[in-house]
Amino acid sequence: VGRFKIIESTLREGEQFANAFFDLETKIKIAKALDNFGVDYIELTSPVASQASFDDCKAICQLGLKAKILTHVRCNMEDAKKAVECGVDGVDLVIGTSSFLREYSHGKSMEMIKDIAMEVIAYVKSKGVEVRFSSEDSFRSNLVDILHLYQACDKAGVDRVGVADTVGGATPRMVYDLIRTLRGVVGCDIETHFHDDTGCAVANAHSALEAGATHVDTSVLGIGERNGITPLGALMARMVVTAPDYVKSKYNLKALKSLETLVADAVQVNIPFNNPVTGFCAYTHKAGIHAKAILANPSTYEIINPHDFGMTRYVSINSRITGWNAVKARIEQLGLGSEFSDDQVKEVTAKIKQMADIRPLAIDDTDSIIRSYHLDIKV
Ligand code: HCA
Ligand code: CU
Repeated sequence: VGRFKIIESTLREGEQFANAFFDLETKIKIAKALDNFGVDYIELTSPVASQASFDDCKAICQLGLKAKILTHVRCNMEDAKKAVECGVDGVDLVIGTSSFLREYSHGKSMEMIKDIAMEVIAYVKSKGVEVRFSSEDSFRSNLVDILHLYQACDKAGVDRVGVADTVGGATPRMVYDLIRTLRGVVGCDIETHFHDDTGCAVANAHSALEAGATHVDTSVLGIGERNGITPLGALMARMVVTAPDYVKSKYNLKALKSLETLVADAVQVNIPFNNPVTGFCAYTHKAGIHAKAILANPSTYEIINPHDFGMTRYVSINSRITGWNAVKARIEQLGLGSEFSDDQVKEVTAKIKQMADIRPLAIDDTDSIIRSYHLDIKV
């Protein structure tokens, strides 16, 4: 689980998000921000998609970023040639292997898929470019069929095979079983791609890593086709707990918020209120019991240290469920600590609760309750 790599697909899968339109300037900003964050790979939309997609792919390859640049194309010779022409470090090949896709999309048999894959892999390798082969809709494909296919790709020398939960229907256990089995069949790296239709995209990625996968596809805020894929930030939150030393030394976690803000602005959405780490309330502690313990030792109620991501915690005292320890801490912040006895803190806490039973309070309201109480006790 420890040493995984990120294939960041905001500029490929993310471009399939309903609101996404990235001009070259925006793509460059995002690519640079991803590079600064420290992702291993940046995946770009197929150059076959349009003229601008081709030109932009070339331009991003020339930025000289530390991250390797990939483009994602269908598994056929024409697409592969166009991909190599752009100057990418690697080509991600994809073809549908479920009966749905074979019947309703491209109409090819597994035998035909294998023959094409062999030819295309040999071509990309001959150009000295990294190559990955992925079966779209892996979890609704025939297991024996795809294992044979992956094995043939491994023998043909691919750098990675890819498993994709294209429709977001897989569970962590299904993922674990498939990746474990695949791990026993191929020697190459294993890349994974999880859609979030059933809310399992982060858990599935973690499960895949536990089972021996090496690479996870992400996008910033999870943007992608439908409701998207494993979000980069949520995966970081998960993995900083699972593998703290690796994650903290490898990724520039303090840059997460600005990276998310950049992408959120580009696609005109907000960072979700309950986003791991960066959501506005991700580090707001409210109940009196929580606040007391947080003030004594933050780890009591925080699994991730907000400072690792450049965030700060907030103890809210503006509610009926607050407690006197939290109010005392606020009184100290206001510089009035020495002027209140504990009994007086308890008394002003009661006043805050009384008011909070009547209407929602903001921090200014509670501060003025504290201040007017303070004036009263001075006279
Ligand atoms: C799609 C393709 C893909 C590809 C994933 C991969 C998917 O848009 O349908 O290359 O591994 O989800 O299957 O994003
Ligand atoms: Cu996808």
